[in-house]
Amino acid sequence: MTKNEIADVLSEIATLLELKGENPFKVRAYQTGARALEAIEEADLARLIAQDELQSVKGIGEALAQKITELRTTGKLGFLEKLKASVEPGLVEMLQIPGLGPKKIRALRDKLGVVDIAGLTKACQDGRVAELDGFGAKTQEKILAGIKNREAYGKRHLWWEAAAVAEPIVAGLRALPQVRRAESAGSLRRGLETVGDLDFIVAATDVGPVVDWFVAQPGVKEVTAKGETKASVRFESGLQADLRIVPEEQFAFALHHFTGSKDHNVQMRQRALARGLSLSEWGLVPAEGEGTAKEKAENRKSEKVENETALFAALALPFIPPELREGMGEIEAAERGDLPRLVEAGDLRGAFHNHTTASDGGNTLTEMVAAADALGWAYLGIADHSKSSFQANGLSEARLLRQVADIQALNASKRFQTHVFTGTECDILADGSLDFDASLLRQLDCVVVSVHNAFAQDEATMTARIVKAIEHPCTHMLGHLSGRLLLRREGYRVDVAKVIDAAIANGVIIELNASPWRLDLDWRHWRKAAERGLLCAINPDAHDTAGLRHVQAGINAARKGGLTREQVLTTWPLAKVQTWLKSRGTATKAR
Ligand code: DGT
Ligand code: CA
Ligand code: CA
Ligand code: ZN
Repeated sequence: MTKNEIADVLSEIATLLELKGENPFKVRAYQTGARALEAIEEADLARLIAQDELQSVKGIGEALAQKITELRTTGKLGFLEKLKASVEPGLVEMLQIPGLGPKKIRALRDKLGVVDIAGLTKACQDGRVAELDGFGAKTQEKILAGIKNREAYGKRHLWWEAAAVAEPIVAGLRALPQVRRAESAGSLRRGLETVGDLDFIVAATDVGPVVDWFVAQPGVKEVTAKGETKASVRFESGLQADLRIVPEEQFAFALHHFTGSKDHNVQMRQRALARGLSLSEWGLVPAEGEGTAKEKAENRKSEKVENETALFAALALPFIPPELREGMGEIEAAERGDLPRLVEAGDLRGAFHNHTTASDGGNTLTEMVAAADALGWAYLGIADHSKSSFQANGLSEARLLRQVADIQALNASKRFQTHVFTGTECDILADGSLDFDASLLRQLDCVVVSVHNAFAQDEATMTARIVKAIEHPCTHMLGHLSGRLLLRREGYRVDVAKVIDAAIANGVIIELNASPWRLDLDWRHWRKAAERGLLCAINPDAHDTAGLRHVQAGINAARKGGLTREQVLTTWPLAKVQTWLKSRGTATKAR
């Protein structure tokens, strides 16, 4: 296990102990241990364990040292397994409801006998929760709303998590001797931020073994359908997946059909009809005459298409990338020869808005830079939280200045190829002023400004607040514009159009926050805004080294938003980025 995984286990133990009502000192010991672990380097952890010196780290005592060693060497912990077995799983699930922490959950269990979400719903509906000490009618209402949200969203899954399930399945399918071609289709292939279910399309010479292999995948909890050329399964996470096997000559048609979207398909079929053709998942055939699309495709000679490029060509169109297939004008744009040349993952040369252990990150500055270096990035922008974000261990002026010195020393050392930009994720305070003085902000390479509190402001107040922050002469980028957390929390009320106008007018970047939970500013706004001159930065908002890879989710969103490489600052070479940062906005205005 890596040190961050071990730290997560320690945090989990703390939560479970809290749910059990254990001694607060014991709970705190695990929380402190988790944080202490995060703050040291991976290599140091290996050395400390090898030399049996873990206890020399402040915050790690004997009991913790032993557990950390066990986790590191075996990847397991008997203590945790026992602890898990002693806590009702429904209680852990209740933690997902906003506003419910371990203390409240324990009160619900002890005083009302509530041990799962179903029981909690009932208790709220009966008004019993409102009567509890420390709850009240407002809290009860909030809990009920949280449960409803969870149900509504629970049916969908983050693209990032769905992709992690899909990738090994596609690789496994391709490795089967009977399989000629295999692809993910559906919303996953279109790069949509959330995914309802997975869709796999396979061309195979023999179907039986492929279906059998599919339903036997690790993590499959239930086989919901199993036919000769089709199967559906449900994984433990609740995610479902459909497999469809087709003859190879139908593959491109099936892949296109099941990639969707439905709206795109409808428009493509209309286009085919206008040319006297019938397009379906089975083929492309003359439209006139009797019979269903399937019968026609079977009885007449379908147009032969090797791949989707040929399919589009058969309807006199260039290839339309899956990300654009939302039925939002992409076919008309393709017809006009107006499809943008979409930005690609390989175009990225760096990223801004990254956290370290100085605030609430899980890896040190050096580890983050080493990881960016391993990715081949030319630059990495650090932006830890500012002082008002005390819940995220925001930096004081003095701590920030020390970090700046550390970064300058790291750059001077030439230890890594990656150039490090100093910076901050500076809180936009409730009145729109910034958390640090201009005299300090001026010393930083890149100032990201974000809203982290007072979410309840009305739309006009919130909009004015953000616009004021954009107008601040030291601001380079606006972080996660709406504050949404996908499947968990709506964004705050804000007039997005006005914020975009202000950013363009002031030459400020709006980031495309690439965290799979955010993807904010939403892709639906990007095309129009970028055409009007808004510059984008794909920023992972990484809280650990693994988080840097989230830029891939940002690339999906950028492509859905029709962005080209030129419109994304983080594809630019280092020198051009440096020039832009120094003369914020003039580069944008000049274009
Ligand atoms: P999801 O799973 O809800 O995130 O969204 P999709 O787009 O993956 O939808 P899904 O899994 O229901 O179906 C996959 C694709 O199959 C869909 O994007 C388009 C095609 N499809 C499914 N049902 C229909 C339909 O009734 N009409 C048309 N034209 N296409 C359909
Ligand atoms: Ca799907
Ligand atoms: Ca499906
Ligand atoms: Zn933030």
